[in-house]
Amino acid sequence: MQLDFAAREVTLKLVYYGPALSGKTTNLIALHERAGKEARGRLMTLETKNDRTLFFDLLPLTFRSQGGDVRLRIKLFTVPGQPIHASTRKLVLQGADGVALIADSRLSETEHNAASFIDLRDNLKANGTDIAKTPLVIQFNKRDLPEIRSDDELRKMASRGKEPVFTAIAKDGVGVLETFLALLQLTWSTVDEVHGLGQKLRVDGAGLIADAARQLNAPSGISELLERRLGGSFEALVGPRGSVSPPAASTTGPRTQGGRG
Ligand SMILES: Nc1nc2c(ncn2[C@@H]2O[C@H](COP(=O)(O)OP(=O)(O)OP(=O)(O)O)[C@@H](O)[C@H]2O)c(=O)[nH]1
Ligand SMILES: [Mg+2]
Repeated sequence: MQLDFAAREVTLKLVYYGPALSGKTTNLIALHERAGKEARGRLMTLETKNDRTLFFDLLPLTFRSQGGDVRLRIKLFTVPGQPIHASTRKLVLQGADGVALIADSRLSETEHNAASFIDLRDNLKANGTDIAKTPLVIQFNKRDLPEIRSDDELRKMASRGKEPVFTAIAKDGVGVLETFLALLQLTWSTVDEVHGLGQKLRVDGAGLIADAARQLNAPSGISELLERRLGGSFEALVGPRGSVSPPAASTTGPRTQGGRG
């Protein structure tokens, strides 16, 4: 998080993590297409011809509060999912304020999802961050394909954890806004809890996220979009300002088992 008090500007770093070919780059492309001219920056991608990200993608987004006084800038990154890019993932993850895990819904990908979750947890730890205190949203993508994990199964899994879980067909732009706005909401509330951003800037966080949704041309209101989750909550992940409270037992359980993906 960066706060430029004079410019009334907050910058958050968000990272889309997940196994190879799960649809991380596709999510960014869909967001870029949706975003209004004022909000979207240049999408930078570096891929081979097989849709494989070589280094990372970056989509800069800028949202203005109503009245235009506060600017919320987002640096949205993807990591390259292929196993050989392990060190790049660790690097891209540094300083992330929030993470979305983009999982592939197909039964055949279950192990890859789980391995990616463990890789994420280990890389956060290596960077000195605890996954239980990292704003995390999970997307199950590719719902259009056959032989996928059922909605019921995902709902059951979601009910065991704290992380908001969404389904998506990123290639058709379905579930993309929900995932992004959920991550933004959870990240803002966590960063706000620690740094008192809203109070310092005299800006209402909920209003700011609603403004972001409008600038992404969301077809419905923010609460309706966030309600589409299969489970999880948007509670900030830390206690009152500065004092980090121990994570609830229910979050450490499934999270450390790597059973999310
Ligand atoms: N059927 C289907 N295909 C999808 C969906 N989302 C993405 N894809 C396809 O999956 C392939 C991989 O998508 P990418 O977005 O490049 O995957 P990635 O996660 O960025 O992959 P890496 O960069 O290698 O980590 C592409 O051919 C996409 O068109 C979806 O919802 N359904
Ligand atoms: Mg990619």
